[in-house]
Amino acid sequence: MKVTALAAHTPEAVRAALAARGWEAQPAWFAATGVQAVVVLLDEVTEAEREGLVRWGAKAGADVLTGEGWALVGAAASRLAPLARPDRLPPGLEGLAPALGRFLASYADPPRRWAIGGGSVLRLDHPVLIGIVNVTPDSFSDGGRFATVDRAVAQAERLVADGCELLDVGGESTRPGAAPVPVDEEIGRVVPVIEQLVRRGLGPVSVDTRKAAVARAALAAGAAVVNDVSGLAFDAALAGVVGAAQAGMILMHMRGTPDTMDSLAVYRHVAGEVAAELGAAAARAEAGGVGPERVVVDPGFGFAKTPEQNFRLLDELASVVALGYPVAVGPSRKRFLGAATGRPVEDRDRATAVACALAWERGARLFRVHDAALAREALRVAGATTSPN
Ligand code: PMM
Repeated sequence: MKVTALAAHTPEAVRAALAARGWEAQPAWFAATGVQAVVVLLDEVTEAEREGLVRWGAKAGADVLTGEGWALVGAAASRLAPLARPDRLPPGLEGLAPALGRFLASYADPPRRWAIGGGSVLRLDHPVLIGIVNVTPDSFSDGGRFATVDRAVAQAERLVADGCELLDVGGESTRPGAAPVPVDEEIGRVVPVIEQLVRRGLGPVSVDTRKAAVARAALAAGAAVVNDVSGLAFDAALAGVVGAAQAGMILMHMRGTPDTMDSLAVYRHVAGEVAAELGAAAARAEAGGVGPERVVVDPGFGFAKTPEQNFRLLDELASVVALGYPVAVGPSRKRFLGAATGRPVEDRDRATAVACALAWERGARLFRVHDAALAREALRVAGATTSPN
């Protein structure tokens, strides 16, 4: 007999081994995700649930580690599946089924499309680049250079030529200490640019704003996505505006405001807490009328996170992916990349490209970047290692 160890970090090796032995594509993919080991952390677990889980784990051959109020369960995804089925659950564990069922469903069948405004859809079976078009005089990395409409259009043309499928236009800097921009001024910055990009067929276009009034004006000018760095924490009316327009929505994680966020970078477990807070943001979006197929979540690198927390979050991105929404990331030129490389802000595009490739491997599908050429190259290599499913 001959033994070959298969790579276990994604379902790909098992899928390919089954396909090579004559299995059809779909059954091979589902079997491969079933064999895959998963570990879930359960919080707010009662004493009775804890005992029930330990008993179930012993019978099912799953690893169960517990403490007061929590349990950590590790097993092949197929072993966990009965816990997601109310009819097969051991008595006392009924509370587990809904959340675990949602996780396992999106694990086996991740979202492959993102519905945005104008009835359009972005396919997510390959890395999708979002090009940054900042029209702020004080944005931290390209401050002021594209502050006129002509320059913004020229930048957008370059980004599209380099492979961007969405252009993100922002008129308010979110760097710490940046001066707040009055609504009228923000509209005056972004709307003429959005109009030009749409008129020239450079879209689809996203507007990077936290404000309902700015989003309304941007959507009327032809934007198809609203990218809210506050994750609907800044303006409660924003979800309703996006929902009514049937636009796409990116919900980014942060805490506080750009002025207060650095002091709020305190986590016991950054990936778990960011995922939970993004889950709450997605619930706010859906309550405001934004369909789940229109929602993308973003861990918010650099927002209320120390460099170490950003790297933990990048490594543990699977916790955010497990929410079941497509994941966008925006590591582009950020300080944590400077902390690792010693490079100044204008020389971080290589580090950005590597961070994007790592994020793809961990499940991110959309990448918000300043320099699309380098990121595209890195993502082409990363994307080529991934299953055609
Ligand atoms: N980062 C910035 C602004 N907007 N939006 C999303 N979705 N994700 C991000 O990481 C993000 C963002 C800050 O960077 P910039 O000033 O260079 O645009």
